[in-house]
Amino acid sequence: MGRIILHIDMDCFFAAVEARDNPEYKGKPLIVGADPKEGKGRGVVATCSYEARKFGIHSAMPISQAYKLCPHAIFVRPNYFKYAEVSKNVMNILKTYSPAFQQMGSDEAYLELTEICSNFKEARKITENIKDVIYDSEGITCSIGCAPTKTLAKISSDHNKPNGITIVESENIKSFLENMDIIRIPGIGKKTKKYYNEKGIKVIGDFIKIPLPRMIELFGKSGKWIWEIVNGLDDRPVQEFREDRKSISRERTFLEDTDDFKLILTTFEEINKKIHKPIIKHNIFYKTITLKIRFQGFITFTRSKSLLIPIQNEKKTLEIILELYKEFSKGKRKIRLIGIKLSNLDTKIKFKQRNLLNFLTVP
Ligand code: TTP
Ligand code: MG
Repeated sequence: MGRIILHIDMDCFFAAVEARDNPEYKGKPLIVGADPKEGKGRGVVATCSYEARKFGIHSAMPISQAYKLCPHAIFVRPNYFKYAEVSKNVMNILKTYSPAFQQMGSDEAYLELTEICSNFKEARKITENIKDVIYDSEGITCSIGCAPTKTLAKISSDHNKPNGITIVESENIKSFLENMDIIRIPGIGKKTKKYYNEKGIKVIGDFIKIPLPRMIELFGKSGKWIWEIVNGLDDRPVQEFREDRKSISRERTFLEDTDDFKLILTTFEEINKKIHKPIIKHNIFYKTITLKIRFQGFITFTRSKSLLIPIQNEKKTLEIILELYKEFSKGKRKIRLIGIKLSNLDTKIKFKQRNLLNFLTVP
């Protein structure tokens, strides 16, 4: 028997909480975000109800544009403390179903049921029960995907939104994915989609047709990862952050070796942003920042800087990385890969000290 994993994602989370507390908003286009100021407002949409989505409105859209698309919508400012409270309650409910639990953001989580259910029929019952319990307790709906891997569970939870359940058993993986746009694969955004489209790959079925060695030949590490995902072979465990972890790192290989500083800088920014997600979520501080750089021909260098006191600061880390990078910026060889590693981790800093540390600038 394979694994049984759920991915739970709340429907239009902030908007759902607002509609719960203000029943007059129910069934209407509702937008949570910045003040639209009759179309002159700055800032963006945090999220919106499904009724608002029919007008083409979505998260991160400028609020002025949302106003143009639907001026008669209800516009409200976010109430983050309230959403944090609801999020905590939802996560506490989910944790009661299985110890294999992993929170992903404020409104999504994985739950592994492999040890709890013996088949997908039982898993469906639990899935329905989770939806009922969350609705009874918090008054909001969620969508749940149930599948043999984390990635498939995530794709499934998005498949039938809002308020849906999608179950994908091993024997249905291929038919489920075959005709889906490749943008549904987590990690493939608009830019990467374009890259694959230009190579004739449009639907996930186009990836499924390619054998593993060819995927690696064509797309390197990403090729291997995509091959695993689309064949239901992603074996990442469902677990919270490991306290014993020594470092958090990420690296990126360029599609083509490069010396374009603009591309290098945006890639550093992207990697830095990504590694700070778990840093913020688990409230981790770090003392050592390491730059990794690999040139054409696989010659690799690392350079580190250690601070006197631990920090948790995305901007400062980028500054240090760019400082360390200076040494290499004048070379003639093109760059194949760059990476950032944060180590000397600390999760036990006292709250008061932590607040103080956030204000300190480190030499
Ligand atoms: P999502 O789960 O991405 O979106 P959602 O829950 O609003 O809608 P869906 O039904 O499609 O899942 O994000 C969860 C919350 O995070 C969302 O309610 C608001 C917040 N958020 C932002 O503030 N800005 C953003 O750009 C995104 C994507 C989300
Ligand atoms: Mg959501």
